[in-house]
Amino acid sequence: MSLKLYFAPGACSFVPHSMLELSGAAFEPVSVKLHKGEQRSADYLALNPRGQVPVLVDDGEVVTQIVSILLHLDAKFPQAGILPASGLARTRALSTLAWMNNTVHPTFTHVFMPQKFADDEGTQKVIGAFAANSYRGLLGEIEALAARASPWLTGEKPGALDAYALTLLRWGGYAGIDPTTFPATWDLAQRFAALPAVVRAVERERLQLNVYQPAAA
Ligand SMILES: N[C@@H](CCC(=O)N[C@@H](CS)C(=O)NCC(=O)O)C(=O)O
Repeated sequence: MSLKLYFAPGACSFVPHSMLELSGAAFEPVSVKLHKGEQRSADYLALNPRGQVPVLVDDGEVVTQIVSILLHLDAKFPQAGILPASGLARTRALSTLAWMNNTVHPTFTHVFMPQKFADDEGTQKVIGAFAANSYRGLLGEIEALAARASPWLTGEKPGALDAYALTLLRWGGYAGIDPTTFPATWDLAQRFAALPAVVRAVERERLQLNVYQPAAA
């Protein structure tokens, strides 16, 4: 069995990256430098024509899209607790995972990469500012979930939702949002990042949890 994960430091690929570490599986991490445009190289586009991370390669089979990669890993490593095993708990976790991936994540893309949504700089600024405000509201929804975590978002075991919550909260720093203003999510993110298995992913990505910088007075 060979597993390879293409990830970019600080990107959404942290979610499957940390899950692979939690599973204890042997895998080869391959870093893709998005700021250098490596995702648009011919070799990478041959792997994923959409030019995005994450990509999982399992015995030569390419799997893209976070939700699909997580389901694939969950089926392979059921003991890892990536998602609840069954029943309504699993259904609800998938519902939150889908929402994080199809709503919260793309809202941040509008903040971080407004050039994907408009040509002229003025419109990009308006899109970025509007999306940052929406993003704050969405982090508020995650905060309500984190406030009920016991102790993790899906119960007793840390899993994919905790990794995604950490990633989304951390990104908020780049949108001018102080992560400590969401105390339950901030606490969850710190606890998750401190898990010995997750520390390996955090160190490999050289992840700084709080990237928020207050505007100069
Ligand atoms: N829907 C995709 C989203 C993946 C995505 O947005 N990846 C970003 C990093 S967080 C990326 O690779 N961006 C590079 C680019 O757009 O050039 C998934 O779930 O995998």
